[in-house]
Amino acid sequence: MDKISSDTTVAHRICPICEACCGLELRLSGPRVTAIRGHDADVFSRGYICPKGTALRDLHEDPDRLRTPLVKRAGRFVETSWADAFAEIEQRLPPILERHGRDSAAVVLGNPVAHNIGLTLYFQRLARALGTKNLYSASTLDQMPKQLSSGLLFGHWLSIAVPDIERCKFLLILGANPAVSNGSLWTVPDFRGKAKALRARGGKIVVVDPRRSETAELADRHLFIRPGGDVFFLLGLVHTLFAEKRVSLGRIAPYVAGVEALEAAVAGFSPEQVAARCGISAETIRAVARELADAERAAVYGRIGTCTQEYGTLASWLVDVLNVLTGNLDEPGGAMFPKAAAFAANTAGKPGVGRGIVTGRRRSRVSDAPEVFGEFPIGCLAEEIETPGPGQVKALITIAGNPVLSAPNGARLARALESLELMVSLDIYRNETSRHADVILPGGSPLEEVHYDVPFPQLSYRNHARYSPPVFARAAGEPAEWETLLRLSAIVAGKGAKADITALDDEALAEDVRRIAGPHGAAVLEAVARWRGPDRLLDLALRTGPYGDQFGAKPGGLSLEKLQATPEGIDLGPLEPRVPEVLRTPSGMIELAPPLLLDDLARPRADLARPVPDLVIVGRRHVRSNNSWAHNLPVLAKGPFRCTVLVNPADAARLGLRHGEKARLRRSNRAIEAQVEVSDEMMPGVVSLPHGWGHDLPGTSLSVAAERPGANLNALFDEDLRDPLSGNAVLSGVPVEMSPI
Ligand SMILES: Nc1nc2c(c(=O)[nH]1)N[C@H]1C(S)=C(S)[C@@H](COP(=O)(O)OP(=O)(O)OC[C@H]3O[C@@H](n4cnc5c(=O)[nH]c(N)nc54)[C@H](O)[C@@H]3O)O[C@H]1N2
Ligand SMILES: Nc1nc2c(c(=O)[nH]1)N[C@H]1C(S)=C(S)[C@@H](COP(=O)(O)OP(=O)(O)OC[C@H]3O[C@@H](n4cnc5c(=O)[nH]c(N)nc54)[C@H](O)[C@@H]3O)O[C@H]1N2
Ligand code: SF4
Ligand SMILES: [Mo]
Repeated sequence: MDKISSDTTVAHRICPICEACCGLELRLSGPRVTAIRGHDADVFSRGYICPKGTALRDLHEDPDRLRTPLVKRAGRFVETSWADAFAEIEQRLPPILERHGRDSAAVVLGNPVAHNIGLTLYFQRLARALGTKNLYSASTLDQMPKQLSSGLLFGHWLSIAVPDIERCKFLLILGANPAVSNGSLWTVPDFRGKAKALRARGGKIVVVDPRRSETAELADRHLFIRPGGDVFFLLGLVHTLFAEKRVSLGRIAPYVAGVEALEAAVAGFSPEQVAARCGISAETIRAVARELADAERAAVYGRIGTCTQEYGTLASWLVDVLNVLTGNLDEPGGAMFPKAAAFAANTAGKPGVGRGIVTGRRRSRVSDAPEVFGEFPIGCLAEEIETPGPGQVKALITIAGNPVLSAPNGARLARALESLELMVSLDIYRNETSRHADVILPGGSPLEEVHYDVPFPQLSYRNHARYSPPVFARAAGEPAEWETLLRLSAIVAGKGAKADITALDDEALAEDVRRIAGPHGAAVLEAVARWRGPDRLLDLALRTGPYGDQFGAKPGGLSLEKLQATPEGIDLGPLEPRVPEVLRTPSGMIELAPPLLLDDLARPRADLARPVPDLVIVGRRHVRSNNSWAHNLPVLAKGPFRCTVLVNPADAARLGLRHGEKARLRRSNRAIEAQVEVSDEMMPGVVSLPHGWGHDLPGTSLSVAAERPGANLNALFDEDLRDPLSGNAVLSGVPVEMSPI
């Protein structure tokens, strides 16, 4: 932190809100934040910022943000001390585990966990201490299909190829709106600037989306697609590449298995056969396939729209199939694998081969859903709480998650939460989910936390390492969130709420180090001994990582000390080819045609002739909103109301809907009301409503959000509508009825 005048200091901090991970510059006057702007010298984000970064000040100061633990007494929350809050949990949780077994406790992880190093690294300690198979997360509302397909192809759940946008010449984007979302499973701050630069150097962008989105506005070409139709469109492209002999694997050919099996599997999906189902003509499908094959350097990228649908895993897989078949995987300007400085499984162990991934090591008790990446689908949570019998969930810990709004059919989940014997929420608000808790343990302000992104350097457009110390110190006696998780671990391990968590942290670390460093363990522990908590785990990961100083063996290599001395971060260069070293499949090959996926092609094959519903709904995001939890920040909440349902003019006329008036959206016996915005951005037969709204439920304390609560899109959806392979919820392309009120 630098002093620039008698009463102003400057601090730098990576924004923890979205995956762009922008470097911010904060002006501080004593305990107050006076301004936030982009950090121009940041090696990665180069000064870029969006309105949510500025809103960190509102978040820091929000009077509704919890500062004290809350315990429910006779149905009402009362403020309590940390000691009393933990004592309450110690009194109630271990007896439940004893009576009903370890699986009677479930954990739900929300999206902000991925943006908080303490939560990311220490929930694993809690999960291990708890020993439950009932783990759930926002991943099955989001990216699980892409993690599964990448895991099957490349051998690890986080070996996800991202467009090398600064060298790309042809970018095909499906079901993503990075001009607004700032990228996802692709850390790319200032996508807009990079997209413009791509076009300025003669490159081309094609966007495939049922809405003419902000990203489509930036593109050379926009194609409307029937929601859920991506699998058909992509199969048509793959079919064309084979039929026209345009397959060219390039340098990685010796490491690609399954090309013949793939060719046979797509035989029944010619452009003519798939056109009606995706709403894109056979001629256009062929033209896109040719352009992709002919482009000097191309990348295909798909995101939420391709994941949160009934063929999520197949669509995610086919995106990479196209990258491979056109010789663009792992090539500069194509889709490449970042090499992160710390915590990446694809830089650990023996290069080029591994155990691969498996699913279904366990099945969920009620629906028999397979476990995927250690989790069950979040859509299974309500039934696991409601259904009696051995293994019934009786206690729940939510960590930075708001599934009552974020997951389908939150009303059912809310009822189920009320029936729990104990619910504990780690959250910064009393909101739609944490209102059901018996104990709420508040996280601190984001400005009081250490920051290092664990997943996102594994997904970044350029390799880099950046670290931020806390901007403000925590108040005395307030635990960091990782300390809260350790204390909960102590409670469920039977060590009591008053356990010495410093000793516990040391023990857990020593165990990790023994595993990775064997006989050198003692020396390694000694080398990182000056740090505590997440800092110590980070120093260990950096120094043993691919750019690390290896404890002195590689002078000049990375360490936490080195990162701390460079608030602008360390640039580690453009993405570089990593095949075969990046692979962790048992065969050491890219498994282009995994049997699990080829078998699943039976579903789209059977669906080829399915009639198109009259009206389906999709979601969208707005730059001044972040899932369910940014609506309480005044600087973001002001301005025009954003939770509107976009309707094509032809649909509006057909259904008697008028701009600015309210309409009822109905699906089976559930209905919501939302304000209509007539717009030719929408494909006919498709309407769009953002998710994360519906802040009119009783018992919350979100005074700004409650002024304009909006409608909860997820209230329409079914918790049992899922992509069967990944367990991911279907949140897109769902049929609805709509009528004026
Ligand atoms: N229909 C539809 N539904 C969707 C989506 C969609 O596109 N359409 N998108 C899905 C996606 S991609 C996601 S990721 C999920 C998100 O699903 P969730 O993670 O369940 O929802 P969020 O709204 O991100 O809620 C985050 C919670 O964390 C709390 N929080 C924020 N910061 C912190 C912190 O530092 N510490 C702690 N302890 N708590 C914190 C907030 O108060 C909030 O309660 O929503 C999904 N739901
Ligand atoms: N401002 C802001 N930024 C965010 C978030 C936020 O809430 N607000 N959330 C963050 C999170 S958690 C995530 S996961 C990312 C998500 O980042 P993105 O994937 O970029 O998410 P969206 O902006 O929802 O874009 C999804 C697009 O898919 C389209 N779509 C819907 N259904 C289909 C379909 O069946 N096929 C095709 N081809 N397209 C379809 C929609 O019209 C929409 O334009 O954003 C992150 N960034
Ligand atoms: S794009 Fe906005 S919200 Fe996302 S990291 Fe950057 S400043 Fe934060
Ligand atoms: Mo997400």
